[in-house]
Amino acid sequence: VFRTEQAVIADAEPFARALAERNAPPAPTGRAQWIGRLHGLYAELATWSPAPAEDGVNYGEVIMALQRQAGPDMIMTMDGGNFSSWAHRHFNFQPSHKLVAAIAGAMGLGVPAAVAAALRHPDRPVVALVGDGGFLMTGNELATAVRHDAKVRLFVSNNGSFGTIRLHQERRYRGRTMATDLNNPDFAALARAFGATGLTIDREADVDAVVAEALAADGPVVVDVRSSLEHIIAWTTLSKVRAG
Ligand SMILES: Cc1ncc(C[n+]2csc(CCOP(=O)(O)OP(=O)(O)O)c2C)c(N)n1
Ligand SMILES: [Mg+2]
Repeated sequence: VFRTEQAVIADAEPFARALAERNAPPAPTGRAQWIGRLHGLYAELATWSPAPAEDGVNYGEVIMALQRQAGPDMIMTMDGGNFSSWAHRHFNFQPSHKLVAAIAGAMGLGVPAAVAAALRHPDRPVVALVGDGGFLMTGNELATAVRHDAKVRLFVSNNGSFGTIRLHQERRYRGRTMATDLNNPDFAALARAFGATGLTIDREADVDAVVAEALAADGPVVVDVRSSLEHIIAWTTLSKVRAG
């Protein structure tokens, strides 16, 4: 614990501006180039390159379709897991968007947070990104969404795995994985059993059409995205990890 010597309660941006106006040292030479170089690195990493997989849909395609279609007032909620890496790296968030996610990456937040957001902002499109593991933790909140007609669009990345943990296992104990495979229900059928709309994406060619259908739907929607496990995270593949 550090004792505060001078407490200042302020918004960061106006505070930084006010500070810059008072005796701030001049910017070091080369600063503009330095900023340009860093921004170039960011821009390169954020650029999306399609990489179709043989074992399912690259979840990044769903994120890119949301980028094209969801509009500037979308509220996105996020569960914890590797599926979120595509949104973190490639979704171009604007100030008008709202992101609701747990900094510590707790699973189970995504679906209930989406229900809460849709009830609070019924006129804004509310999209939840959630893995199959996370959906199996709190997906039953769908009952509340149906009961209160909360217009949530839940995009379940169904890679048949606690993929985040599987990646740790593949990195540290190559070829020795355990307890990370999931036996999933048909999430679209499960959604219909709840009284919600259930949609499935099992080919990349269908991503745009199904995302459009989900966004246009009248009530809660679950989209079962049969996503690739080979594309286990946005920046590498299982094959590359195994090859060391
Ligand atoms: C409540 C909770 N339990 C366990 C974890 C540890 N954990 C982080 S990600 C993860 C697996 C996530 O699996 P899934 O939701 O299928 O997403 P994927 O990584 O496959 O994209 C686990 C178990 C956590 N973050 N929160
Ligand atoms: Mg998973």
